[in-house]
Amino acid sequence: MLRLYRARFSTNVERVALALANKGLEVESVAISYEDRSPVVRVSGQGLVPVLVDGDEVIPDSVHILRYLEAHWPDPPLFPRDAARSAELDVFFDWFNEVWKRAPNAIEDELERDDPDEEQVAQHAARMRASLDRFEALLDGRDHLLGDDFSAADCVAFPFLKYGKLRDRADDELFHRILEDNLRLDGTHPRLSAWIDRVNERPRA
Ligand SMILES: N[C@@H](CCC(=O)N[C@@H](CS)C(=O)NCC(=O)O)C(=O)O
Repeated sequence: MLRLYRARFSTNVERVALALANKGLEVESVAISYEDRSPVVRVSGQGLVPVLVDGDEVIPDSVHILRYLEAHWPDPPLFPRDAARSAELDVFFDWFNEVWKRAPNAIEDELERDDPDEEQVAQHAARMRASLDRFEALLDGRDHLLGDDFSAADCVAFPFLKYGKLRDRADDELFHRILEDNLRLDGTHPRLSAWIDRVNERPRA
């Protein structure tokens, strides 16, 4: 049985939860709180979730876990089989994690300071807002971010972009409020809005 170390409302855990359920895989969950990460530190030597355990294999990091799942349970596929499409997915992962996420992370860093730089916050907020047009364009003529089919790109982006229209009222994390405040759709970006609804209907482990 696979074991998943998770925390409530974690975006990176939801990436994996989507992939697992869409591959029809079940997991035993170990829920941790950020106040006590000892269970996940004990098993993986670091404190971040998600961590997947499969027998003797311990896999931290959401994208590494998605790749591991694909390598071991290739059907239904979440990664393209041909090299060019697969490289496009790698580019998307890198852009989303290393470029797109920089703005909300920077806003969170500013807001956690005693004296946030409002100008910096406004610039990053404008970048987040502008990125909505790019997602809207990615969905022009297709149902998912990199094509007609649901893929690992959707698993990676959905848990963040969903805050444009969905937030559990019990979820009060600062990072998630930043996503909600700066990605709010309010009737704009109809393709992105429909994609959020479409992916939200999918199961999670
Ligand atoms: N690169 C990692 C990042 C994991 C990560 O930052 N996880 C967050 C939850 S979404 C976490 O464990 N945060 C605990 C903390 O920072 O205190 C991944 O993609 O899985």
